Amino acid sequence: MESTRNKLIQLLADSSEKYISGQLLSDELQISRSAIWKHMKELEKDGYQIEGKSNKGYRIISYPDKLSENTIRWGLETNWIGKSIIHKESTTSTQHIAHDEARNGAAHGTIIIADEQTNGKGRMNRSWFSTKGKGMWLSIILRPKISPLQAPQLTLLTATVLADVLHSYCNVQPLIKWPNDILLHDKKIVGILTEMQAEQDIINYIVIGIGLNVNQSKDDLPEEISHRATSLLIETEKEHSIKALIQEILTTFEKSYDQYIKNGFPEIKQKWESYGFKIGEEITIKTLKDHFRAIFLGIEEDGALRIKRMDGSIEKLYSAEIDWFEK
Ligand code: BT5
Repeated sequence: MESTRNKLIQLLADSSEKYISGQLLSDELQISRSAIWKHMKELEKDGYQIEGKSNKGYRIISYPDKLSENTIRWGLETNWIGKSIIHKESTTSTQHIAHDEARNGAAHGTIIIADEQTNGKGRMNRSWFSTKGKGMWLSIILRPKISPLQAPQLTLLTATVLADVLHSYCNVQPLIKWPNDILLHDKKIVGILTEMQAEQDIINYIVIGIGLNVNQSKDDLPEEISHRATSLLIETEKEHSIKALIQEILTTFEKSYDQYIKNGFPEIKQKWESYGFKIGEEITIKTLKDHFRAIFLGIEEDGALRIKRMDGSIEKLYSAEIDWFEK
């Protein structure tokens, strides 16, 4: 359940410059008007500037301009995730900090968040552009009691969490491109990087890094990615509260992770496939030895791609080059 406070912020943000009446807020949130007034006072204490006019209602004049450990914690209704928060205005990569913290014993559920990354990391040494104050650059430290072989399932789980939040909280229609990108209108809005420290059959820790483009305009996106990247601002034509998104993502992540530990992977697999980009369609696959067309059927328990060759044979693929956007 998202917190009342986050819903309130989102309602105010949605109405943008316009006033929204106390009655409407009270109806939407199902709390009294005096409770609304109290929430407004708390928001002001937290750095929001709110204007209230007796015959018109409320509107946000300005947001607290900075994320902080306090503003993220405020209203975060979770049991274990985000109980320990490290926030940096600028850092090389939240993954670097997360590894240091995890090696020093940081608890399961510790999160690291930065306004800006100067050396954001993608997979295989690629870089991740992390414009200051315009996106969510987050790392989560996990200490799951699962086999290292199951670790890829956590990347898939993370993708479903992000897709769920984008779908139900931001009202957009995300698709997950195997294994770990989230697309809106065929453009990448989320990247996920999972890194693990493990010994034979024990995971010491996992760091899940999530980059979500939130308030970048087209001009904010570096030219080399502008034709294949997007942001929530570009897609919805309005700004979104990064703090409220972080809280929503952490809450949804915790719920989904707890269910996964209890019930295993099948529910995640089903959800992933419901968002899967090009599932049921023909794709061209290039491996080291081969180049062929096949139908993309879905994913396997271990995160592999399940495909059907044109001769009807079914195969699992762990690494392959796929031209997802062929015309
Ligand atoms: C990823 O790698 O997509 C994983 C990105 C993970 C970023 C998070 S942010 C918090 C944490 N701290 C970090 O340092 N990293 C994690 P990959 O699948 O390899 O995709 C990288 C490619 O995505 C790049 O080569 C670009 O083409 C593209 N790209 C880079 N920045 C982007 C952005 N902001 N939006 C969309 N695409 C981007």
